Amino acid sequence: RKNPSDESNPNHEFCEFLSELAEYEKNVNRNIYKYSAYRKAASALSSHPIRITSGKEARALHGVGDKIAKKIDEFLQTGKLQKLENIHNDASSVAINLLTRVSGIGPAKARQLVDDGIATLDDLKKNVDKLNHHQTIGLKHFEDFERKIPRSEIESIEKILREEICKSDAEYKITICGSYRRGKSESGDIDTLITHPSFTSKSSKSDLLEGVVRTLEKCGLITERLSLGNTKFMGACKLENLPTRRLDIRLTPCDQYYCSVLYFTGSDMFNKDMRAHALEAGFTLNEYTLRPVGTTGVPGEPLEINSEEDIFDFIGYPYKTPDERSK
Ligand code: DCP
Ligand code: MG
Ligand code: MN
Repeated sequence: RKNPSDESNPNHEFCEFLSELAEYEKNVNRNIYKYSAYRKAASALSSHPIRITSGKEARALHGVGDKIAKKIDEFLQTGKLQKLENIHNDASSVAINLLTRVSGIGPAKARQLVDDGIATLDDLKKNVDKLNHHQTIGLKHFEDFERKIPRSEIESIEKILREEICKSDAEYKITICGSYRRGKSESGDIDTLITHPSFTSKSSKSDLLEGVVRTLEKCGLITERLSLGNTKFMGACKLENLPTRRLDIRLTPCDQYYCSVLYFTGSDMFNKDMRAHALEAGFTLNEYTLRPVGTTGVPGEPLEINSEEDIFDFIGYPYKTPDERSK
């Protein structure tokens, strides 16, 4: 689960409760604004090198406001947070938070299930008729999908992906993105981006991805499908005797490759920051293109991008290597 800090971080206790509050706002209240505010504060504290000793000190960091500063004071003075205690004592909040940990179950579905009296994974197992295919597979691999994937295992999977996909067609270009590309020692899933010179944004719909998925099923790497579209596959893969792992594959037009790599490398917070910078500089950036925004507010034609650096250059943002994008 999303946790921006490890125990070596001097402020990890604050990060922990802020992350928990963030999850609560997203899953239970469905308040994305508060979710973002807590995540931003947790991120600010996680990159602060010395332990904070007062709310006032925290308040000086970018992304920490008065309300969060007050919570830090409360935590420092009492060793706990009344708001979190209350959440832990509220059965339906606890149940919603649990159910949203199943892949495919979002906050709205979780709320529905809880309203139907389903509060535990055992309850869920008795009610699979209420789940779609994705959610059913998510429940089946609940424990495995929560296990972190060591970097070395992703390296092995990357090798197989390359070999098998290139055996079918050597012109595929394959990049594992996500936290792996940011250099993390373990990841939540495997985010694979592929592109092919025959597929451009001007091409019509492509069936390349389905072929890739079949190839990977045949060789035994892919063991589950969650969903498959023309450009996006969600599923699972497995190496012998190891847990089942979440695998995402995206097929991107080759002329949009660098915007996609940038997006899919993340982190999600870094992407938010970078998009905000782009807007301030008069551009709109998404996972497909970078476009100038005219004075009328209408985006122009996509700019030609030949590297990730190009995107940073256009918006006047100092280049960050993938391992500097984890904030
Ligand atoms: N992404 C995003 N906004 C989201 C979700 C994802 O910008 N709401 C982008 C940035 C992420 C990337 O997609 O880095 C991959 O998404 P993941 O959820 O797989 O996140 P990570 O790979 O960064 O972390 P984890 O190790 O938990 O998979
Ligand atoms: Mg990932
Ligand atoms: Mn992913």
